Amino acid sequence: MTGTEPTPLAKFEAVFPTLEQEVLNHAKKYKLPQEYLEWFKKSLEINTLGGKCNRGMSVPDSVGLLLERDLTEKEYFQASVLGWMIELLQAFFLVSDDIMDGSITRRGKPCWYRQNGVGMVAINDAFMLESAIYLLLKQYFKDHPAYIDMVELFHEVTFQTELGQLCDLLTAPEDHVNLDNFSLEKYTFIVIYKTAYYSFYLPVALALQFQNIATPKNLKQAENILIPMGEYFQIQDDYLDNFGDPEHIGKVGTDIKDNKCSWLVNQALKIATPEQLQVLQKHYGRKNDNDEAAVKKLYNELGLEKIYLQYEESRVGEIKKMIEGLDESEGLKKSVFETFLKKIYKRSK
Ligand code: GPP
Ligand code: MG
Ligand code: MG
Ligand code: MG
Repeated sequence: MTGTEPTPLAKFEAVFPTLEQEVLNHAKKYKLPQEYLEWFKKSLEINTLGGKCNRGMSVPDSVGLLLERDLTEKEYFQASVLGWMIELLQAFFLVSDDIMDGSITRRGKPCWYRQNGVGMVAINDAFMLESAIYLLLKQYFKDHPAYIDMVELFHEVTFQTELGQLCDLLTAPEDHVNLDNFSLEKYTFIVIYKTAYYSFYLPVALALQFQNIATPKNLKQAENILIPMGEYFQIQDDYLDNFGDPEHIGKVGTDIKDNKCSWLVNQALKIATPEQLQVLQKHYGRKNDNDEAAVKKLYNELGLEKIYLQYEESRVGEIKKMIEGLDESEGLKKSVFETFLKKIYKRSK
């Protein structure tokens, strides 16, 4: 054989065109006029492609680690189909989340709802991205013994994410700022539900179901490690919202202007002096650059970057201990969790 091996991402991305065609063919069956078919194709591509695909690639990766061998072509393809369904779920969430958060950019481009001629059509586009999950699931897994469990898992995880998003939005009213509304308890609820289930638990649960070895016990064991890992991941997202480089992360942070119950504001509330609390009270959650700059300055004065870095080390230490203590007798492998953790440790995007 000549030539170089494709990167894991390129290999995973090579599966997408087949799935896209499958979804478009389904729309064609209803004789959707050509120009609207092209709209759907564009929405599928712009909203699903261009990310890191960490969630999606975790399905074939986890299946390989659980089996402790390389996957056959067919196994790789099928596990990647499940992975792409997570990416479609994520696309559905991100298109919607950017509207709700009033965000400007995503993956280095204007958010879908802000692109030319899109606007609120993006809401329907988001629904169609979600529908594509179930079209593909039926197309490829109808005869799989865990088919209905997979359908139920996607539905349950979607509901969990919506619960998290609900609390994220309701703790961040646009018209009045009330810092008493924030707490670390609420924060933990928000991030576990809005992020950890779909980003961390879902890929591994699907890998177990794909191999038809999921049991209530190993699903629970996976959840016990993956939920804290997902919580850590969202804390990184909140940290990067303020301290990350927008060019590098591909999005402009909106948490301060959006009055979000973010990890950073909760840390600030824990350590601020009464004077600093007044600054926060005066400038947090206001939709203009000057107020935002005042909060950013306060975050620097409070040394939140250092507090985050200390937190990261101690949290990662705890997660490593949990992985170390994993009982592998129900089919799980420590390597599944170690690989996941390695992908996100000290991430800068
Ligand atoms: C990330 O929050 C959470 C989601 C993308 C889940 C959205 C859920 C819905 C039901 C729509 P975030 O707003 O901090 O993400 P980002 O920083 O990427 O905008
Ligand atoms: Mg957002
Ligand atoms: Mg959001
Ligand atoms: Mg964020």
